[in-house]
Amino acid sequence: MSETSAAAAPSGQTPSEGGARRGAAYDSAFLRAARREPVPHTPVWFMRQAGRSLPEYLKVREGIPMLDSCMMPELVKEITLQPVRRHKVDAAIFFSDIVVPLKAVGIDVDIKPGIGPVIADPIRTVEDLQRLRPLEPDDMPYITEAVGMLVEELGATPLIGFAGAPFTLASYLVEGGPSKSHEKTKAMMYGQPELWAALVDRLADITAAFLKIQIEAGASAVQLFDSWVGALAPDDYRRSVMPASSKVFDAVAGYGVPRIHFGVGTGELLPLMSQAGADVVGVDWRVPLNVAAERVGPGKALQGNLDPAVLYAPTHVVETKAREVLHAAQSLGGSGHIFNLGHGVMPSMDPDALTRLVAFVHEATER
Ligand code: 1CP
Repeated sequence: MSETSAAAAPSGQTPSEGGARRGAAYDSAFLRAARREPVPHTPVWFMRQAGRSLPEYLKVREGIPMLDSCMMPELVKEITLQPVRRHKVDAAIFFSDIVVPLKAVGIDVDIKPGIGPVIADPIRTVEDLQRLRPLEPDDMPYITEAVGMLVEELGATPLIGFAGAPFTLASYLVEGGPSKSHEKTKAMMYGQPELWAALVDRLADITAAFLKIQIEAGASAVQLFDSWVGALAPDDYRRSVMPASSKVFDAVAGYGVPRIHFGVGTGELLPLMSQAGADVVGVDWRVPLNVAAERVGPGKALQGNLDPAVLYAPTHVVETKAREVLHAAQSLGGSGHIFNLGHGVMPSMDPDALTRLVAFVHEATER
């Protein structure tokens, strides 16, 4: 694939400004690995690399509510760049949250410190569903502005855009907040299948629109976070979730930017999540990458998968465990591996341990 085709907009659309901006990162180790091309070293980034583990984040966020901060482009730029400067990771992830597009379409959602997203009026009936209108590009000028500024500043370092997948977003909307068992969500999925299908279909459109806004503004890759989908059995995933997730992937396929698909506890779902349509499959720490490669099938890159809790152990243990991840990734044949944790950075993690881990992976894999 040439640089021009990767930067092009889908057929029938005029090439976006974002396409031209994104060109600078085309040959980065991260994008080469996502395309399964030879790399100078295994690229590394961390889910939740921006945020509460960094003192410089806590300082700039002081007194500013989480969702307000997501609408302040200068602040978003600064927070997104902080882990890139500090850890020398191979990619930046846009600082935002999966519920930002829900807020943009008028859902009354807040992110409460120590809890997470809380929805004032959960969506549980056909009437409630009417409140979930489509997301228009003009709803999020602050996203377009922040992505544009970031891509200029990042140059050859790629920016990953992201969104929440329909199931994970539905879980927050139906439960009204974070949930371990997702019982109200599953009750709708099993008991009101038509309402459920309509809900995840609307969410697929909102999610696709959110990803398009970020790609059009210059994001080099996108990650669909289906963090809580591991709560489902494969048959239920196939029937009730996969069509909506596939709709999202199909909607952005034409841009030629790598699409990453990630969830936690998804060992049994990896074949289906791969089929749902992704170029890179994110794997949590429960499945070794060589086993994940078989489940995911040929033609896909893998991202992962050091247990985040390992970072609390002494440095030599972190390095041994990181080496095990790199060894398991050798089954991919020398490329197609993006090193990451099996889930996000935790707020109490020592940032220096993360910086050391990036340097270790780079040195251990230098070609
Ligand atoms: O005040 C604060 O600092 C609030 C903490 C916080 C942060 C830093 C929240 C609340 N969201 C974020 C930013 C965020 N959220 C990012 C960008 C930072 C980065 O990755 O470097 C991203 C990618 C997300 C995505 C996100 N939000 C996910 C998917 C990723 C994952 O960890 O699985 C999910 C599930 C959310 C919901 C959410 N938002 C915030 C919290 C604490 C949660 C989880 C709540 C729960 O347990 O259900």
